Amino acid sequence: MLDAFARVVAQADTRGVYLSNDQFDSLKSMVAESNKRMDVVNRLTSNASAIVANAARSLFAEQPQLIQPGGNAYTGRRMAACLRDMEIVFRYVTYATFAGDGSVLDDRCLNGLRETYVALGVPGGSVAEGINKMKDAAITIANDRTGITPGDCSSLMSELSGYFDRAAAAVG
Ligand code: PEB
Repeated sequence: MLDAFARVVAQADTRGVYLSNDQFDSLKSMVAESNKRMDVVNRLTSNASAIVANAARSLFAEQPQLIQPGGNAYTGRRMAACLRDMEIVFRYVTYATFAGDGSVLDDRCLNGLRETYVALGVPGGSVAEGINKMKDAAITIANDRTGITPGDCSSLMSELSGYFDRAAAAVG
């Protein structure tokens, strides 16, 4: 599990070289912009349960077979497991955003997840759709400019989208 700084150190160490000016520049700008990153993580964390619940509700409205008898979210136990899984993925996306690096998401959440779902008979495509719904809600909340000094959050938003995309691609 790495953050943006540890990632750069690991890359330089692999090659046995000193840190480069390009690496300094990109980390410098990350630090300079870090209030935005913390705000995004704070907004997502504070809205996590609503984001997860709304995404699940919308997924079940579009794919009602999941909550019908025999469906993968039928009975309270499976429904609870499904909401929990979505919450876990969302939580790791917030960690990756905080760290500025996706390895925590890859190593601790996505690694082996596809195989787990295949073994359980949980439809990965449906999980991926749930993740996409969380992504749309997360971007809307993270990118909301009302009541704040609007800045350029485009690269942060594409980084955030990328973590959700990575999660969806890992299971879908
Ligand atoms: C991954 N999910 C489930 C299990 C595991 C995970 C390991 C089996 C054990 C259990 O039931 O608790 N656990 C989860 C995860 C990490 C982890 C992400 C990362 C660290 O440790 N059912 C649906 C939807 C989808 C879903 C499509 C979007 O209809 C999920 C939610 N996951 C689902 C269901 C089960 C499950 C388990 C229904 C229970 C399957 C079963 O027992 O039949």
